[in-house]
Amino acid sequence: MTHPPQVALESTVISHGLPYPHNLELATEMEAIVRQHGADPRTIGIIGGELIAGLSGSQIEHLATARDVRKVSRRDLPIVVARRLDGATTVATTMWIAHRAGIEIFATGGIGGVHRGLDGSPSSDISADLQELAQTPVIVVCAGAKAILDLPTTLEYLETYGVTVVGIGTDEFPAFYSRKSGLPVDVRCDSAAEVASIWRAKRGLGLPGGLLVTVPIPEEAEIPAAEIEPVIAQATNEAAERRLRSAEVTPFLLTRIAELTGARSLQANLALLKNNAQMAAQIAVALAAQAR
Ligand code: PSU
Ligand code: MN
Repeated sequence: MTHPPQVALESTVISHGLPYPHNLELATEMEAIVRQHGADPRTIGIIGGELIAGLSGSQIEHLATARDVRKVSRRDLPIVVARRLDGATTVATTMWIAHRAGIEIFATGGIGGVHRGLDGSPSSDISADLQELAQTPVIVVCAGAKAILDLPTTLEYLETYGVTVVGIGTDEFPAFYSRKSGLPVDVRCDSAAEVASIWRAKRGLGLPGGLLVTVPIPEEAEIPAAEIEPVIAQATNEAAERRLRSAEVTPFLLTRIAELTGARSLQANLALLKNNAQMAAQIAVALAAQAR
């Protein structure tokens, strides 16, 4: 009997993306869902400068409750390691640590991307998540990206860097809270096995980088675009007024949207994270089956 296939999970969503105690409950639930679907969950984070692929329950609880947990993107890695700090990993660093640990697939909520500028043009704030997808061979399962980002420009960037974007049961790129964005994905897949075949083909060709697998939020949890758009516009303006920069921008926008929409966006967020954990486990199992 071989070991069950592993699924990586990130920790920025735990430390900075959701309020306590929902963050801790969600992290525990995502691990349980991965197990129920035949895979082995590995929540990734940094404790005392050590990169860990498979945090213990008490380490997850620490990242869910401690105040001084740094949000760690790629450029922060040498700092937290040298100074032995605690860190929550973003999509970029979770991918990188997962790959180092031999894990091929990772489930999260939404990826970072190209931010919206004030005058409607794209901002120069571009998440390191996109470059990581270009370089590191890990499948990232998400609900697309929040419309806090410039979604058309984010997809152009992924195209430029050769990142294939898959839609699960959809031809449209999902916009996190909303199932649709009006923007096309590169390919629609209706099963985990189809995704596994595309991944195997990509690896077989020797192409570098990851695969972005997008899953629309479950219908009952969806917040229509017309409802969320004014909230996003307000939060984006406030971020600009405060002259926020760099790593501060995304957590600020996420917190303000949560405050302005209340329990609704929290419920949406939890629903899509659990849904993505299930999909990632199913793809991991399909990959293992095809490898045999
Ligand atoms: N988008 C979300 N929820 C999140 C994040 C993004 O809807 O929790 C987090 C992820 O960890 C992502 C990071 O990798 O924010 C991107 O941050 P930045 O834009 O600073 O690269
Ligand atoms: Mn940024």
